[in-house]
Amino acid sequence: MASNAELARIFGEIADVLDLTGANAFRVNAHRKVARLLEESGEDLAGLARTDPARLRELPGVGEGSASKIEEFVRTGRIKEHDDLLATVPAGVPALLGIPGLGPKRVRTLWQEGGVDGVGTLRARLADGSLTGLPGMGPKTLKAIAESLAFLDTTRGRIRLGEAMPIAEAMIAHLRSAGGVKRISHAGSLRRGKETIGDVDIVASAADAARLHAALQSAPGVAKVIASGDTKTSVRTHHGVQVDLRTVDDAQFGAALLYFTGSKEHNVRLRERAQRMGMRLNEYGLFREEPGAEGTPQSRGAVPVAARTEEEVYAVLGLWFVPPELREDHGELDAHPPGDLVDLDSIKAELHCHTTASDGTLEIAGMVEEALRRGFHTIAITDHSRSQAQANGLSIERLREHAARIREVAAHYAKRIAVLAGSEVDILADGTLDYPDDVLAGLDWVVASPHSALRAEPAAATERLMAAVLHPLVHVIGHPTGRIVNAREGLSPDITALAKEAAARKVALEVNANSMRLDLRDAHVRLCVQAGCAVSVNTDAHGAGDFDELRYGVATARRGWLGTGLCINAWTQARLLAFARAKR
Ligand code: DGT
Ligand code: CA
Ligand code: CA
Ligand code: ZN
Repeated sequence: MASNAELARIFGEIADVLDLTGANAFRVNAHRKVARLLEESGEDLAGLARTDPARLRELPGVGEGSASKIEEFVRTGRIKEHDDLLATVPAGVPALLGIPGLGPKRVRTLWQEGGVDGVGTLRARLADGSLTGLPGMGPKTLKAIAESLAFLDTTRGRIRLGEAMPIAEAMIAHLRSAGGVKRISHAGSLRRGKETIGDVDIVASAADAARLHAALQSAPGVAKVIASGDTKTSVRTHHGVQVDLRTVDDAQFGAALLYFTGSKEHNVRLRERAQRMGMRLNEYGLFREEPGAEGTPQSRGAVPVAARTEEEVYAVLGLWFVPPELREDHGELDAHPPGDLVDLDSIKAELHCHTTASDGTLEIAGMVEEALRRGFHTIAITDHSRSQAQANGLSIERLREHAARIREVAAHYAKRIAVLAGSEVDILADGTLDYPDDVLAGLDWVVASPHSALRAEPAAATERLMAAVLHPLVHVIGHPTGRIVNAREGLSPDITALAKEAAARKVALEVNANSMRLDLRDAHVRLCVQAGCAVSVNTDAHGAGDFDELRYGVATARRGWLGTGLCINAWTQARLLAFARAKR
């Protein structure tokens, strides 16, 4: 089965290899555009190739060439140009593009002039110094590459939440389609919403468990069966992701889900508590200890006190229902339940997004329509500022025209949604902003974000971001650390100091919901909450599909115990607009 994701990967690889072999930029970009469309489209484009090839060709960026490649893939399961291109470079070379700091030009130099054919030789040659003196490879560049490699080592084997979730959902849908499923859920770190996932855990109960295990082994995208048994199957997908399925008796589904959701540390606390109460908790249920019955297998014979649902188990233990995102042994058992914990439904505003004016794919009205579809009451349009040349950042003059257009659109939609004319203004390396104050004062909404100089020392980073917090015209500090999950460490400012000042100045720190960013991260959100600092959860959308990433930002915010009171996106429109105006 051809999926959009699989096709996107192939078009992305075609673009990469074209880029590496010095093909013209137009051809490279054409393939990248199609890859992006495939990633973002909610429509099954391989299906479209079968049912309506004419419409496939009308999609933005899909010409005859790309359309016939998609058709070729649907017909034959491969694209000849893709295979031919891959044959022109050593197998390990395209992967070098995934190393932060290495673009096509540098990779080409490393490969053709430095004899580097993959990450292994790159590592060896960095170590033996033999890359010194290659064109464009000064000591600073080589040091940066070595640092990127060292950082990648720390992430080995874990994939981003935003990659794992769609894989898990597709797998669960496939298992459901096998029939007879009573209950099924993802579990583990994925259900807890962690930013990276070691493996995907699925717990299910079914009329015929064997059928489910068979279905997992033959699921689309499965490359290898690692282990198979009556109650547990593990497979590895083509993406290299391990998926574990456990099937349990439906009467014990809740206890199993609780156990396999973890975290291990949270479960230890639960078991200790159970013990103190004269009970025993395991993956089969919560059992009352019978005097003298020590050592009997708790799974058999004994009648569980609670096992059917997680809710029952927590209730019998005298606890509130701890949401999965909080199950990290960070004090959640003793906490007063924050009843107003943010959730997807509580988010009613998108306060950081882009349009075609900079590097987005939709016009202003398109973004507003999308926000309306999501049930939002407010959207701030915040395109890039002038320093972001590669993202088509706006000159002062273009910004003024853009703001005027946003206000026309705002007037048109005034009865249905508030549309704010804003900017995502760069926080430059010295802490100053990329537009003068009089320009910013003319906008309704200002997100200030660091995009460059992301290797600064912690003290310098704090000072730089603090300058933006102290700036009287700034509403939100966007993706404050600039990290990219699994790829770039970013800044390490003193979040507590920033949050304290931000709380005093009524500035919000962002949780950028894009699963590549999740910045601030969960632990930082917790520090904000402790400092009483407002937090803004935004998708930073560059197109309609990006709004779907909101759930990852919400999961991160929940992991940081963010309540709706401190989340400006969850406020009423009146309260949010008053917050916006207070800075003008
Ligand atoms: P990951 O996959 O590394 O992102 O993290 P988890 O939390 O998903 O860990 P994983 O997949 O090893 O196991 C899933 C859950 O199952 C884990 O959170 C708790 C439970 N679990 C697994 N193995 C053990 C174990 O040996 N002892 C205990 N107490 N719990 C376990
Ligand atoms: Ca796991
Ligand atoms: Ca696992
Ligand atoms: Zn940004």
